[in-house]
Amino acid sequence: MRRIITVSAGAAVVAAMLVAGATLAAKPSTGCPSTASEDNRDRVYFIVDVDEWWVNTVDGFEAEGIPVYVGGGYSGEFTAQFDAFAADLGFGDGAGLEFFVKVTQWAEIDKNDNGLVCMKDRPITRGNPAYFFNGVDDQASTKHG
Ligand SMILES: [Ca+2]
Repeated sequence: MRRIITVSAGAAVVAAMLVAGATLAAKPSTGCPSTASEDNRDRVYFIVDVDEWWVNTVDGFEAEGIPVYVGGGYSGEFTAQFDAFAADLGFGDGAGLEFFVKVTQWAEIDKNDNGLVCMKDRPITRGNPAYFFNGVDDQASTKHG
């Protein structure tokens, strides 16, 4: 299990970004872990690329009442609310948080560097907001967390 919001060192971020572009077609996906039985049937792992990972995370921020982009959608310009939210978490601004989600965190989860990971919604509770997800690599043998 890996939460979206953790703080990470900056040096590893740059190296991860350099690797990401070159390895997108490295290995075929071996699929996502099945989510059996007692877990809620509505919450199953689904495979995503980094853009889908970000889109789902943005949806989670907005579900928590934090508008991410000026004008809605994906205008590329972060709202003052999102910049402030990200700053409060120690990411400097919205761009810093986006970088963390799409590069730093992504690299931690995409162990086989094929540009795909498995994502799962979590039950939304107090202390577990809609922008937290479970993430594991798309290899059943490399469960994360
Ligand atoms: Ca992967």
